[in-house]
Amino acid sequence: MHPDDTQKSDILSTLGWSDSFSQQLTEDETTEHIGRVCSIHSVLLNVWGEFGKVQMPLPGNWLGGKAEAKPTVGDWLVLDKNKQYPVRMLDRKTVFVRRSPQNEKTVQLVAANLDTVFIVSSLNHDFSLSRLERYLALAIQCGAEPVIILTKADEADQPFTDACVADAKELYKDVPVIAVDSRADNTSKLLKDWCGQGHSIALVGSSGVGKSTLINTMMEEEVTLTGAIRDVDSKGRHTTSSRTLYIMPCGGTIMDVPGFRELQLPACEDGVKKVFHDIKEFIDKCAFVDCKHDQEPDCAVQQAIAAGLLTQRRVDNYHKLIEEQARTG
Ligand SMILES: Nc1nc2c(ncn2[C@@H]2O[C@H](COP(=O)(O)OP(=O)(O)OP(=O)(O)O)[C@@H](O)[C@H]2O)c(=O)[nH]1
Ligand SMILES: [Mg+2]
Ligand SMILES: [Zn+2]
Repeated sequence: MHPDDTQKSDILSTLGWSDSFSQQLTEDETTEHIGRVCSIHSVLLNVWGEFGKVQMPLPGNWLGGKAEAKPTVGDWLVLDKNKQYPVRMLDRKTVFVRRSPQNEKTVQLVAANLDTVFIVSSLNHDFSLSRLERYLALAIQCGAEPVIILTKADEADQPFTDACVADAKELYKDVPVIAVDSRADNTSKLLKDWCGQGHSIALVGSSGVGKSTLINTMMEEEVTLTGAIRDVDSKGRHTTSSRTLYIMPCGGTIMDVPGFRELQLPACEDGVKKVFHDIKEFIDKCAFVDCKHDQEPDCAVQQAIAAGLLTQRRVDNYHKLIEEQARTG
């Protein structure tokens, strides 16, 4: 094999190309014409493949129709022979979706073909167990592995950090929770388990939590802008305005995502039920099948709260998220 060819095939595997995608190719389609969407600006797609990075417009006939049918950042595309336009999109392995902030009845695709979602929150005013549960439900629904990253550990008291880490760990099975200083070089080492060749990560969280700072650390160079936060409420100023996929020196990809102002759930009953699997076990033991877990007699959920096995906050958030995701258009 010519040395250039090795590099070419390496780039696809670095970008996350795997058997599940190559099996979707027809005999006429070769990896030479395959690319992964690394950013989108209005109707212009930046696509990365063996040919390098090329920009191409989204064909007009792709513009209408459902959001799910249009490419998002992280999607794999088959291009025409001159690599000027996409011909079709390959089936996704995973996709992170939220309810569109503009239109309640539609969804917005945030990122496709992720292996891991880094749910980023700061160890300050931003830390909220109920918000983490919301992100967990979406990450689990997406099919990617959730990892909770708690930033600004350098500015927090150790007892507060320890309590937040312990509380976050209890939210969902064995969810990894890692407290970091996003700016510190050794942070990359703490996250190395998720950075192998071809592994794909996206960072989600509120504005100002340090997603872009963490990306610059993982990239070992300043690839994306970071911004100051407001002192009063620790909130960010929405520095990152578009999603971009980068190749890390360790051989995986990482995607910067603008901070969410709000994160409304689309239909994701499965994700919510999995996050709250412990509550579900008690619900199944309630005396009445239609128990509202409020004032009913023999309510196993209320008994579990009284016994300290569940918190009222978690139960309330479960009901809120179940109702929210059921309001689909
Ligand atoms: N002390 C400390 N500061 C941090 C840490 N992470 C981020 N910052 C600072 O927090 C501010 C916001 O960081 P960004 O990386 O821009 O935040 P972001 O999550 O990308 O924000 P958006 O792009 O607006 O969504 C910057 O001033 C960073 O230097 C950290 O772990 N410790
Ligand atoms: Mg940012
Ligand atoms: Zn009940």
